Amino acid sequence: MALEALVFDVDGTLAETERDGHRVAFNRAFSKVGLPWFWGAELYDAMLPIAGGKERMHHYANTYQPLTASDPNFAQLVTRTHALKTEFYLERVATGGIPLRPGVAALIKEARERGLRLAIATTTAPENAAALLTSTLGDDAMAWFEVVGAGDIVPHKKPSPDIYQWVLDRLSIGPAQALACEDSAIGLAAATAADIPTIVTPSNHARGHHFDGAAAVMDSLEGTTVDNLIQIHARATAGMDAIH
Ligand code: XBP
Ligand code: MG
Repeated sequence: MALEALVFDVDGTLAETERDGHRVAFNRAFSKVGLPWFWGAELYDAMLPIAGGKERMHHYANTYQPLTASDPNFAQLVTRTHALKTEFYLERVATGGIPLRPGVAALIKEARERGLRLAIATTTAPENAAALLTSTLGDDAMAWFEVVGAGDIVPHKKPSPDIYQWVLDRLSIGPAQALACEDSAIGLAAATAADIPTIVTPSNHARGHHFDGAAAVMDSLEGTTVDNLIQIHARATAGMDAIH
């Protein structure tokens, strides 16, 4: 089965957005709405397996702030706080504060030139993904991605395969025609649960994760070419044929 499309995760894979982007924006939003919460780097890393900002806030409150979580207006507060957090995150990205990880831009550009189809499968809000891509790759960058699966468009976030299945449906391809690029254990779990061969470039908060089942694990995409990916994909799909 030939490789037809690359499906990129965003946070952690394209850029190290979490600790210095999302985390900082959450803390600014907490203080703006008067919530006496502060998410330090270690606590934040431990909460990253809960995908989605609103889901992460609910998880944190249920675990550490049960009184706040039991307030009947808490869900509304989460929605309001998360909207502010998105504003702060966008501000940060717009100032060019978050660069792409090494090799990402070169690989995306080569993939376009070689006619590979490109897509996004992320848990973060669509405006966050668009802001990162346009601030780093240029104003027309969103047009490079045929399908953008992001945020609340599917009911269950990673590690559920929903977002990857949604993207495959819209690309009208089977999982073995795609290669996913992820940075974390939950991202890998989501893509492989959708049967997509997956390469992992662990982000700085995912260094200790286990990546069993990955088609390849690499420090970064620096120096990785489309030919490398075609080889990895061919090996992985040959393995899949042998298993199924
Ligand atoms: C990473 C996430 C996101 C961000 C926050 O998603 O888990 O939840 O931390 O984004 P991915 P929102 O690696 O799939 O890109 O606050 O917009 O939900
Ligand atoms: Mg990620």
